[in-house]
Amino acid sequence: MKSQCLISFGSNLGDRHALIAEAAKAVASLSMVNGLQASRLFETPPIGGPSGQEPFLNAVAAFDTEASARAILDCLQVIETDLGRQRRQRWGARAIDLDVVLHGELVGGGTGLIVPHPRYTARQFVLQPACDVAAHYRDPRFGWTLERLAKHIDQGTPSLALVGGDQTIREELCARLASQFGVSIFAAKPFAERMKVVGNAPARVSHERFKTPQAAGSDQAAGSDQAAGADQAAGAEAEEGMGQIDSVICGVKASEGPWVSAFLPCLPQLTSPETGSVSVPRLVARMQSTTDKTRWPAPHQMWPSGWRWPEYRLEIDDLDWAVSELASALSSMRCPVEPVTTDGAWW
Ligand code: A4P
Ligand code: MG
Repeated sequence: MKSQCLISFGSNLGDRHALIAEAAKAVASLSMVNGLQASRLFETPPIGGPSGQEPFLNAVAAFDTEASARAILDCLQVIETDLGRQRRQRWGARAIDLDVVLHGELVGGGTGLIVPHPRYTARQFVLQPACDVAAHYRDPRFGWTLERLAKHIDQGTPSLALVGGDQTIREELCARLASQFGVSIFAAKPFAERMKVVGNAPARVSHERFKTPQAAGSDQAAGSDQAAGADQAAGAEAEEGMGQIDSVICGVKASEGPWVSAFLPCLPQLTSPETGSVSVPRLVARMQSTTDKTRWPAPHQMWPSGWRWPEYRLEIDDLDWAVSELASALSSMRCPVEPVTTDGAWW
């Protein structure tokens, strides 16, 4: 069966331009690749990984193929090796990195292969080039075109709602992102207990039940308005996160920068202009604590049915790593992506 395939190119070591051009030529010459179209070349700062790396050149290419994603990845890895790629350190500087971003309707993969690429939804250095040649491609999980996804990530404030996994781990991740990276926490917290005055002294009153966002006054926090007006149904289909918003949302202020939440705030209807609001998460980051036996991708784990919001997936086996990964995801939503060619004829 013929599939539309999208692959990404990255290089930040050696003669980047020559390496990426060689890679594109090698991919285009594969018999399984038909009608390859390349995006412009873009220069982008390195996101994540060890410090002191040079800027990347990034691009994507779209083509039709009858081959499986696995067969394509195998060929991409041969090309990487031929061009001198050495895997010393995850996210370390690399002569060439070739990833399979999308492959038709495929959701899943197998050992050593996950499609759609689990991190591309946050990455302007993939989404912007993709708009050159594959703006109309759809992510098979949530059905959005790449053009829509790119705009969605670009508007509002970089933000991630953490769902799945363990609540205490999600809270720990938020706390660490706040202390290490200055990321705001979009928190669901109870009000402080109300005080009433007895004589001249404040006295404790019985603990009130937490209010729901709907019950909260509009002055309580940025975000509560939208949350209150939002279409519960969109998220109600989703999952356990919804149950946890039975409390007042003490949101981040509109002017504040990137934020994370340890729960899923209410999401507006997809057709609503409010999808761009500062209090609507750009991505839902699905956490999964992993062991060798529980690694993704089991499609039902990575994509529960009925879900219609763009997602970022994170397998957690090390908290420090997960924190830096989430910080990188937030950075990559706003990373500058400068075209360095005027068209896709650079190879
Ligand atoms: N793998 C699983 N699924 C895929 C897929 N869809 N495509 C496996 C490609 N590979 C896939 O990849 C690690 C393993 O992922 C492989 O064994 C493969 O079987 P790798 O290329 O060996 O190592 P890596 O690239 O360091 O890791 P990874 O996780 O692929 O990194 P990313 O997500 O590609 O991020 N900043 C800028 N500005 N531009 C960049 O291009 N790239 C990265 C790397 C970080 N920061 C960047 C950029
Ligand atoms: Mg890679």
